[in-house]
Amino acid sequence: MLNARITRVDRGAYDVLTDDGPLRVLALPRGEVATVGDRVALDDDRTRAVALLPRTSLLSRGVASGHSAAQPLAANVDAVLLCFGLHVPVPAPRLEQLLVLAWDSGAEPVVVLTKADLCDDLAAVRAQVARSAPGVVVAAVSAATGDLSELAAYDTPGTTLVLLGASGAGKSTLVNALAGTEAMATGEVRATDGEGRHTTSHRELVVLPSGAVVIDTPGLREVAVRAGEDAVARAFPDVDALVVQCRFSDCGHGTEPGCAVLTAVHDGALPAARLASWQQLQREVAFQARRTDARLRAEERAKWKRVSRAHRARGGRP
Ligand SMILES: Nc1nc2c(ncn2[C@@H]2O[C@H](COP(=O)(O)OP(=O)(O)OP(=O)(O)O)[C@@H](O)[C@H]2O)c(=O)[nH]1
Ligand SMILES: [Mg+2]
Ligand SMILES: [Zn+2]
Repeated sequence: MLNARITRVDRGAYDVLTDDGPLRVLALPRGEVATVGDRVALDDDRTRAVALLPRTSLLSRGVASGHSAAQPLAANVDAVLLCFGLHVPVPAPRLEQLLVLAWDSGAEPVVVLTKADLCDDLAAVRAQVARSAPGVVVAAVSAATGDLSELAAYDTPGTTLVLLGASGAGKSTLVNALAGTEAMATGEVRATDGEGRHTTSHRELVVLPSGAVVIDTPGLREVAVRAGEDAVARAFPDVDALVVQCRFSDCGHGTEPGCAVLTAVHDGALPAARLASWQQLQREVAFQARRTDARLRAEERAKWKRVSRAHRARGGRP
């Protein structure tokens, strides 16, 4: 059986890469959700995907409304590159939110500051970003000057990267600079606010000359964070270390005496905005978990209804 890696997902079909080159095949049967970067087994005539192979990591997000399921964005990735264009200030809350998603995927998060050629105080931006991303590699690059050296450690054979960030951050331009060809279309940003025009509309996996692969994604609009509590803790190791020092183990970090978190804010060691971000993400993760629980309970009820109907149909008692 031939194994293949999905480079693009369309309605009912995948573009895949195999050892024998690219193919277009029919998607897995309904119910199995594969995404870009997934590995699948093909049938003997290589016309359809028949099995989803186990994943090493999965980047996904919650969907904002109407749905409680997660949307898988990229599978089997080694590093999640969170891209911020330096044509606008780096929004700390968005960075903190994306870090939670990235940590939850099982891959390594990396902050990529793109358009470094537009920034005249890179050291200051790095310092600001480091406070929002403790322990995370921060790489500054410029596709305009061609300086991608700070990403060299990730552009290695067998490595899978995924780019995440706002429209106009320069993700597709970075893919092209890494690839050395115009693999992806790019678009101008609005002069008024630096927003992109959502040029990329599909997720797509591109093979780089080094043997690394990179997954380009459409610019993120709204993001719902669906992640484990441990992902929040990994994104906020500084807050996590304070929480255990609070006098009360169930401290709400509001008005309690002996709260180490509030003391750190008061002393200027922890920015109030970062605490607010952490509290917001804690709430969001808990909310999404409750929605998932509610959905699982509903599915469970529906299943037992089917089972007992089938049981009655066979003449058994309800
Ligand atoms: N000065 C400068 N401009 C850049 C650089 N990289 C990208 N840009 C510009 O930023 C704009 C947006 O680039 P894209 O690569 O299309 O951005 P994107 O993140 O793919 O946007 P979406 O596909 O809409 O999500 C384009 O006008 C690029 O020329 C850079 O290193 N320096
Ligand atoms: Mg793009
Ligand atoms: Zn506290």
